[in-house]
Amino acid sequence: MSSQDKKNTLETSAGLGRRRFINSAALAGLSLGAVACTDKPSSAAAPAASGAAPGHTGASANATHLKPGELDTYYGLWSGGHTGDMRVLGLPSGREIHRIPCFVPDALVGWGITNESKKVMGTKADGSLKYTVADTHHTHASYKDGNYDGRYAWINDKINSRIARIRLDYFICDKITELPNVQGFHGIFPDKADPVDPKINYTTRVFCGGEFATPLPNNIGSDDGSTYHSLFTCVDAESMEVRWQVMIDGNCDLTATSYDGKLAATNQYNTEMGVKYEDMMSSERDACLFFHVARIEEAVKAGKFKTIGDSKVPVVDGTHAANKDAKTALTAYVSVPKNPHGVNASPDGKYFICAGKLSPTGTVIELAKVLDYFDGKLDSADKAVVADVELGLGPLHTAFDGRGNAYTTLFLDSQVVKWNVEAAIKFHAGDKSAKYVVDRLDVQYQPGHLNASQSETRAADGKYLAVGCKFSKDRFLPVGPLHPENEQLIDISGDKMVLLADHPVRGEPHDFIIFKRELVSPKQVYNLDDFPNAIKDPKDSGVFRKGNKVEVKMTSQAPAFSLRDFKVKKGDIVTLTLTNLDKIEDLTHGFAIPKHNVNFIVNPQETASVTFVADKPGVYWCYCTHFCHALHLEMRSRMIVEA
Ligand code: RUQ
Ligand code: CUA
Ligand code: CA
Repeated sequence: MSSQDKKNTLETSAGLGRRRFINSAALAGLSLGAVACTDKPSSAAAPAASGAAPGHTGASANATHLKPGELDTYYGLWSGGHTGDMRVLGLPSGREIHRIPCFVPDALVGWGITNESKKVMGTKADGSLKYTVADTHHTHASYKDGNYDGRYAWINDKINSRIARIRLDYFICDKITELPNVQGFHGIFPDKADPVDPKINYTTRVFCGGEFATPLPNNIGSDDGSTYHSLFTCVDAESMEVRWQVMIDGNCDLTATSYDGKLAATNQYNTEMGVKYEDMMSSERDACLFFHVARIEEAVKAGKFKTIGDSKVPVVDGTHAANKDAKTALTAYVSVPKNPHGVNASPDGKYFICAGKLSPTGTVIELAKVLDYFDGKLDSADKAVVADVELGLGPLHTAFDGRGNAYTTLFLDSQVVKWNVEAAIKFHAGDKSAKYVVDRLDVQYQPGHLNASQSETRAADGKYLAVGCKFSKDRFLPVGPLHPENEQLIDISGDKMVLLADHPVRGEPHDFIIFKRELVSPKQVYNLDDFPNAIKDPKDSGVFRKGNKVEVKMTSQAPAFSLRDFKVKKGDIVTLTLTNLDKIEDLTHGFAIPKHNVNFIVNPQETASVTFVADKPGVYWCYCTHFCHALHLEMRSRMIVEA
């Protein structure tokens, strides 16, 4: 970094020069070359109540420092990015408490090694894992009455179009579904109620947006992009089976759902349906695409669908051509400025907000008006837009405080802008005295997602805002070329935002949610009966042979395994099952077998199994890999493989 660059990035009072530098660096480095904005300072582009010298730090009523032994008041669920897991943080401290492996093997718990986890992850015919890479972006949790109900969370894998479900009682992944007919599964959001049955005031569906269009079915290797399509997918929250898909024009990016269950939406940056970068930015406008959930399900019930290739999933037609009559339309395309990014639902249930990305604007869409359009009471879906206001450069995602304010990340400006939604609507309607920008805060640097405590619930509490800064540059000790990302915590309880803390994170989490700790009731000991293969009594331990298939049954009770040794023969296909009979909280045991690529843990009252070939005669010291007892090192067993 040149000294001039350093001076620019280190400058604390964000003047014009610094912002100009960041913008041009971002524009060049990130190839947002066709950005619709100029490099004029965003404070000139939008009325700013707080002037053009943002950046508040210092003491705050909401301290992040907890004394030893003090517990956090919020949980944060963070997508883990390429580690394919979900990270669990405590807030406001920012301490990482747990990682929940989903899509990628994990050597601590034996995820992708035990038979039970392999079954969840999916295997090929030879028993090996179908996939070992992932790219998780978005995580959201199940709702009841407009707030999180502590049942489930979901997370996406963009690379292989998979959705994983996390049980929030044990904080484990229990199901993974691979979506048919789509690539680049990106946006994900559970519904918050049933569109038809008012008794179902909780999540029963999860919506998934497919970002990359492909030929359908994708089996001919065609380069004719005009035949490609993207699909919007509905997954059943309980069974995790795919219920239906909608074939659309354009693509799906992020996803949002309404509180009444009637509408789901996705922002579309590629209404051009371009297959090349230049083509995706050729149009000045793109869309926020709305789905009428009840009509889609009626169409499916009435058999008005097709299936694609080998998939049995009903696919309805959501293209422009098939949805011209609003009164029967399954979809409505609301025009928004060029290449929008996040779409977020305000906690009052009234609006979806699309961030402009290549346009310096936020677009507010009123949901009652979208429903009016579907009822034939509005002649154009575009009339549902009630505000389209300048916010700054590179708006990406929006969070809420429950007091009428929205907080939007400005990627290019490296800021969070706080703005008042009703004031923006007034401004848009012609009241140029309406000051909708309330505050701006510099963040370090280039923020992507942000979310506030309880933000996308009816119980948005306006206390904390976390911001996922994609670049950390000079904020941490240098560790070579690969920088961590910088998760920043901001106090939003007052009029001015106050930066509280920086936390380095390994790349690269995207999205996250933050909710009150009392909304989940985690269990710390399993139920023995939940495992059909549990060995309930140490006396049932032993080696059981059928030809060359051998079952080894074992239990653990600190500090010993029930079998001090066990014998198998060269070439045996061994399935070893281990039940942890310890009942005490925090008494986990591990089990590793040298030279056989086996390591896994069993939590209190848990059962897990592994299958491997004992292909080399010898003595192998199996040992406990999880510190459990003063005699942890003595906790071993010998596997004797006879020639
Ligand atoms: S996207 S930085 Cu994958 Cu969530 Cu917006
Ligand atoms: Cu059992 Cu360490
Ligand atoms: Ca576009």
